[in-house]
Amino acid sequence: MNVAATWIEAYIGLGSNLNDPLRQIESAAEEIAKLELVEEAALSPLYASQPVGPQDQPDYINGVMRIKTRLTATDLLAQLQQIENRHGRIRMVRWGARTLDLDILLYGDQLINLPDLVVPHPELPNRAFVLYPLADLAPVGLTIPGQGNLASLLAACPAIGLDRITPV
Ligand code: A4P
Ligand code: MG
Repeated sequence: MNVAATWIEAYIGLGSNLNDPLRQIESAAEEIAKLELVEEAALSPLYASQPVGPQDQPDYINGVMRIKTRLTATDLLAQLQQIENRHGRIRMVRWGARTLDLDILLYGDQLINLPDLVVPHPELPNRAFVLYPLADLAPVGLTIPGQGNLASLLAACPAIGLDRITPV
């Protein structure tokens, strides 16, 4: 494992729609907070919403975590995938039902375009279930590299059908 040169502020999207989604998200958040080279983890309020993509699947619960990390982006992805696997994640249908999906939304101010890792997450501007919990944790002046600032992304993506399920 490589150690990043400095502590990086990163944001992770958490989503689940199978097998007690609330518990999946809360336990995944605890596991992320306990990772080596991860500090100051904070979990946003959680939100319920209807599935984006195939509709023949249960509603989702989503949240966002902010962490400080010295894991490189690639090592962070590998750690998140191990947590997904421990939660019984089986990859089948694109955008289909899953026990746990962990996506790197932002990694500092870096633009990453590797075959298996694209950051900022390209779907971020289109997804209220990511933007609103992100805004609960991040300043609205936050710049999303290549996508604009968070305030303008929020203005363009109304929170229709998004229900906050835990208190701030
Ligand atoms: N990958 C590339 N960039 C990243 C990144 N920034 N973070 C690669 C994480 N992974 C990244 O992901 C496939 C590959 O993406 C990984 O192997 C990794 O190398 P996956 O999770 O195995 O597959 P997927 O489910 O087909 O794609 P993805 O992107 O996770 O799905 P989405 O886009 O997140 O969609 N509706 C609601 N309401 N809430 C949801 O959370 N989620 C989805 C899943 C659909 N509809 C939803 C929700
Ligand atoms: Mg994913």
